[in-house]
Amino acid sequence: VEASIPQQLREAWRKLAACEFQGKEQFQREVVRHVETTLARSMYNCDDAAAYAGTALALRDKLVIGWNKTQQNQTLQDQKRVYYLSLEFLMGRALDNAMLNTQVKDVARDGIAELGFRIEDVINQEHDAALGNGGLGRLAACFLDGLATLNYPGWGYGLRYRYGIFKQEIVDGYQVEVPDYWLDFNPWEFPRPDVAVDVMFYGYVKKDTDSDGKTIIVWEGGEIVQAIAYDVPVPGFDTSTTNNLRLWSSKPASGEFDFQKFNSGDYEGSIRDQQRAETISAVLYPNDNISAGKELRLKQQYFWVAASLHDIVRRFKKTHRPWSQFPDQVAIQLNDTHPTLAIVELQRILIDVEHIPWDQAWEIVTATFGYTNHTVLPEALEKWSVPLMQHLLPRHLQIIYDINLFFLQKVERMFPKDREMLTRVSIIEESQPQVLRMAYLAIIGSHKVNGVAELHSDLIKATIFKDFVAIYGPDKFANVTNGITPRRWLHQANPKLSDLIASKLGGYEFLKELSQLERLRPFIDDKEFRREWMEIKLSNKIRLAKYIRDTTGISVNPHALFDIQVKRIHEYKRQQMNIFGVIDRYLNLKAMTSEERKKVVPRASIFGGKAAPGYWMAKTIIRLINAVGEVVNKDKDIGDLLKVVFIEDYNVSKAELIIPASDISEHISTAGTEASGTSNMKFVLNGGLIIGTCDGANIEITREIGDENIFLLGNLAEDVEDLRHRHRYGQVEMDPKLRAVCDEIEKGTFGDPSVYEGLISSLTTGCDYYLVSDDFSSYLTTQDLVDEAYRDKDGWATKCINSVASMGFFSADRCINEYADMIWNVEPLVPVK
Ligand code: CR6
Repeated sequence: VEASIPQQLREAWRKLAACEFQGKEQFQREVVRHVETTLARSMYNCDDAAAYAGTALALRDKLVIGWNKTQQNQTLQDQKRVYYLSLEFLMGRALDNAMLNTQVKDVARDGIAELGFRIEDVINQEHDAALGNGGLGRLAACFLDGLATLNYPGWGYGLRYRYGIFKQEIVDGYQVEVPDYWLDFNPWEFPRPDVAVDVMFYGYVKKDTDSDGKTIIVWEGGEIVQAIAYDVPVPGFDTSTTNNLRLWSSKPASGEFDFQKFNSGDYEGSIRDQQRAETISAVLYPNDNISAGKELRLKQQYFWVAASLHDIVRRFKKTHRPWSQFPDQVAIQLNDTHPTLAIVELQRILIDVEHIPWDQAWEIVTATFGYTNHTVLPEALEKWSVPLMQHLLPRHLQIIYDINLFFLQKVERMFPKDREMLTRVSIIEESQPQVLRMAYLAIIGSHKVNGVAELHSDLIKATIFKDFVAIYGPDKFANVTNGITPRRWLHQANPKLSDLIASKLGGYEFLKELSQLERLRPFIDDKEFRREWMEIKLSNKIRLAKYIRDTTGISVNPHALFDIQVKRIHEYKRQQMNIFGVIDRYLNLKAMTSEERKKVVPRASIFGGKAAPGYWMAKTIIRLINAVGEVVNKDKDIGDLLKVVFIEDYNVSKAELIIPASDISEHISTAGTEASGTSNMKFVLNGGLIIGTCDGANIEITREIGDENIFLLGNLAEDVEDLRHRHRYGQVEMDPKLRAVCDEIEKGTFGDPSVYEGLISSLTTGCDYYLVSDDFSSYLTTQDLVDEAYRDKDGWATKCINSVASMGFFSADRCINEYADMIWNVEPLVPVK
């Protein structure tokens, strides 16, 4: 408030207020100004990179003006806000999205063309913001887009990693990780050196008395690291609302940088301390669905949570409301258990700093938080060692003990005869060493817990959280099926399809109200429409084929059936089943006469995805895919009938290129293992079909689009436990076709077979935990059905168009409205003009 301009001067300010550029000429002026002043370049020295920088800075000026207005409006309106806490925001590129959401892309395209550049080349200069691993991080990014588009006052809070997810290179068929330093030039963030929070680690807890003689608890003597805010504007589509994503960066707290050491000549020592602080936000942990339990990761979690809560509490305190109203002003969503310490931190602030009695504080805490679970995989459920927590956050551990004590007392009163219940639901697992079950803490500290697709939400209630349903009742548990933003995943990734749809529906309203896609149905028999539709698909396939040729040298026929599986490499996602199927196809082709081969539908099997650097089995799968490609792609007998491609370094911008080009995409996880999946939705929205298991959101996609439009295969989730049991007791014969595939690998057809020993033994002595053998024959026969259906070009087009018309449900906007109604209780704000 002290920093605000006095009343009598404000009129002068208003007159001088920065304005958004209007029209082509003003846009060009801004671009040239930035190239010449901000970048200190000129027309004699302006390459694509400089043109990108100039364009991005022009757009950023536009965004920040909208951002300022939105933030002022949100402060003024003083309504409840939602804060989405996520360790990952997989934003991808910002420029194209900013132009499309603010609806200036046409102006920019023309303007930049007159200055000598193609907008596509300019867009391609941008480095992806890759602060996430996979679906969870991209979901957070889609949610930010939905929140802004629907005018909700909603902020994201995350970490500003210096290194995002590593860049993947393929060397001799193996994945090699290269660091992703992405901050060389990032016009999309605003450093806020004035928004700094001190965060403490380690130290000790002692009892003290305050001035009134009351006992208080003090946590002190620890090491302090400073969190600096970096703000990223998030523009909504066709609205002036521009929300904020606040990312924290770590640096040594003022005074902590050791000048003593520095002055006494220990320059290295002093730098080391500085680096130790900066290490906290240095790198994203590259694990998807795996928790490694490293101290630095826990430090990241607390650092981010403490800074974010401090910020949220500070904002609340400015309104001078009583604490009891905190949950009426603030909703905090925990994206998985990564931010669970926020529950403990808020309780600590309320009892230790604000001196609110425990019960009152706890009521505020639980009314504030919601927790989203994203997995049932045991290796992904976070458990922190108690000794580590004791060392790093001693006061928080005490509070967790108290939360647990009060909770267990309640459970004991409810189930007085069930002693085992207490062991089962305790936050503390009695292992060596003891560990904290973060998901349990998240449930206990939240008012709502949700899964991310119907099957998944049912499964968590029936399995991992069953006892908690008995304790809290079923109403605490909900489902919000994931969704995707149609702005990025249709309009931006597939502009031609978006334009065709708009031409039929009379405008782009469907991008805000995706269920309007239903109105495509009357055009299903329109010959010209179908022709244009399939032509767009072909042009997207040509675009991808060109990219594949340019980057790998492999030529794929754009008329082949493009069969795509792009996602993180994980045994549960079963890329191994896909590549085994490819080998089976190859063996069949080899055994055919040339007459028989003429009837075959040519196919391009396209893979992409990163393996966690420490995930040896996933890396072996990548190696096998590349080895199979080497053999098959060189085989003159086979020619165009089968091509196998591994696209290096799958990321958001590559997804935008790949997804619109698919005929069929694979979502073939072992039933019950994929919580939702979101790329399945992206593929169908882009006019591709799915081959998939009855898992995650595939089930709801089937319900929406009809089972005649999806190729389902494999065992059901309800049978998985039984099948695994039978494998453990050696009661399952390996599928004969799978046996033949394994034999071929073991013969050395795809290079040194010892490389694949582990992969093959996982199916045999390893008891085939992911049930590849059980689903293999169903997978192969379903792939045959895919070929069959693809032969009928007209029937295929009908399936694709009908499917797209039914995809309204999977908009991220629908999810955001569900969260807002059911969990956050927040309302949209009228945006400012
Ligand atoms: N790995 C699920 O596995 C889901 C996303 C987003 C995942 C995936 O099925 O679509 O979350 N889970 O809800 C975790 O990250 C823990 C994922 O992306």
